[in-house]
Amino acid sequence: MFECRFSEGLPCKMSNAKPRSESLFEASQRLMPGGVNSPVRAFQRVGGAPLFFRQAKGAWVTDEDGHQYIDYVGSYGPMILGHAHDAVIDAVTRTARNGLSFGAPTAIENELAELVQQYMPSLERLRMVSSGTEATMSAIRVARGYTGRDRIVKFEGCYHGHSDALLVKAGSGALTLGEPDSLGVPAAVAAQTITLPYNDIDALQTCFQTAGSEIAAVIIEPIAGNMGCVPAVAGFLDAIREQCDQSGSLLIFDEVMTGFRVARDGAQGLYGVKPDLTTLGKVIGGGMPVGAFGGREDVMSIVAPLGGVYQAGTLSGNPVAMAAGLATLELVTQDGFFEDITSTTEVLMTGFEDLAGQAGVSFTTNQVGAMFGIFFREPPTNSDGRVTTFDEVLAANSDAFNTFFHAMLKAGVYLAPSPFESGFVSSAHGEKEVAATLTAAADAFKQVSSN
Ligand code: KE4
Repeated sequence: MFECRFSEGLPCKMSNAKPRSESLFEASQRLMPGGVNSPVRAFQRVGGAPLFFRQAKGAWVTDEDGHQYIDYVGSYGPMILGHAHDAVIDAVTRTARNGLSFGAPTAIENELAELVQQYMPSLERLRMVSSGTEATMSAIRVARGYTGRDRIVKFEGCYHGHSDALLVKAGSGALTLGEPDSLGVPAAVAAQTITLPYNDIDALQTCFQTAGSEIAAVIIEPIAGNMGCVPAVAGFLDAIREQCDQSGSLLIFDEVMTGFRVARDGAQGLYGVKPDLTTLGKVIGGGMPVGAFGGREDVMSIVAPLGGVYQAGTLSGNPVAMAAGLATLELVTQDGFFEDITSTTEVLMTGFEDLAGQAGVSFTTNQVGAMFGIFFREPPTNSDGRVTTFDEVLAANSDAFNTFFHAMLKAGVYLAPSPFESGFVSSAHGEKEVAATLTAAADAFKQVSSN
């Protein structure tokens, strides 16, 4: 059997048998659309067959052919402790032995909700769901129910899951596949969604001058992670807060990606802007299907069974999923945790930028906490000197990204297979992993410059 020992610093020699990932992909395409259960996994943007993973531990994943990779996808955010953390696996197995699902309240739902509230007190009341999509879809319905208004505002390049109202000029997989406006979304639904340029205060103010009284809510990724990583510029979130206050609209922070990823009190803690509603997911499930929405008690008081906004879920608050999330947050919220993984991410970004410069490659990065974005383009000439708009993202060289992606993959480093995704560092990424990543990147940037 092929033996890969990259984790010991030895190069992977590809065996000459047909890779199992390829065989599995041929089979999966006869089972699932595009052979995947989520589009971004299909490698359509970067080309080639997707890898099928068999196992993962810490910062490393192993594919079906035994090749090991340093993983910067982390399941698109949840695996902030690294894969298969002992404390999380123990909590899951211990809880599962007491039963998988009851369709009745359990104490552990209280425990996870209390821990979330402790660090994100704007969630005065919250409800668990099973995905980020459910969380944002429910939050939009609550905002519409509370205000009696239909129109919502989102921002180009932001992705909030695949509910109809939010699949308009969306990011992530929708952008990756070049379908930011999905088929199947009724025109009447899409017409209620206003899409504005991210980080554009003038466009925001103009929109509210003309339609403010009709707007139920603004939903935003306070640090966009679905067009690469693009943080809100200073003053932008404050401006949205002000416009919402003036017009009686609600402000929804979609922190599915940033919650317990950029800081233990989320992006709302970093920016000091309090939303009316927040959506969460990913890290709060620790790798299991968990989302949540919540916010002001008066707003959440209209959610069934208290009020007239219906929302429900068979597996909402599933005890095994709660156990994974609780074990994860107990470790993530410890003092020093975010300082450490933020520092590791800074070393990686600085290393990337230095190596790209040495290779003469146009390249720049964005980073907040332990999430980052890489862009094959010169740093923009805006006041931040960083990528801050969707247009600046689109101006990056996607061919260069693809060359870099495949060179890194071949060298044993797994990045997201799209320039419109963010990268994630975990507490399991240590000096060895960062050094090996930068060694691979030195050669990958040279391949980009030679193309
Ligand atoms: P899920 O329904 O995929 O759990 O969450 C939807 C969602 C909502 N809000 C934000 C800010 C998100 O980033 C997401 C999902 N993120 C993508 C990755 N960019 C999930 C990966 C995928 O679609 O396979």
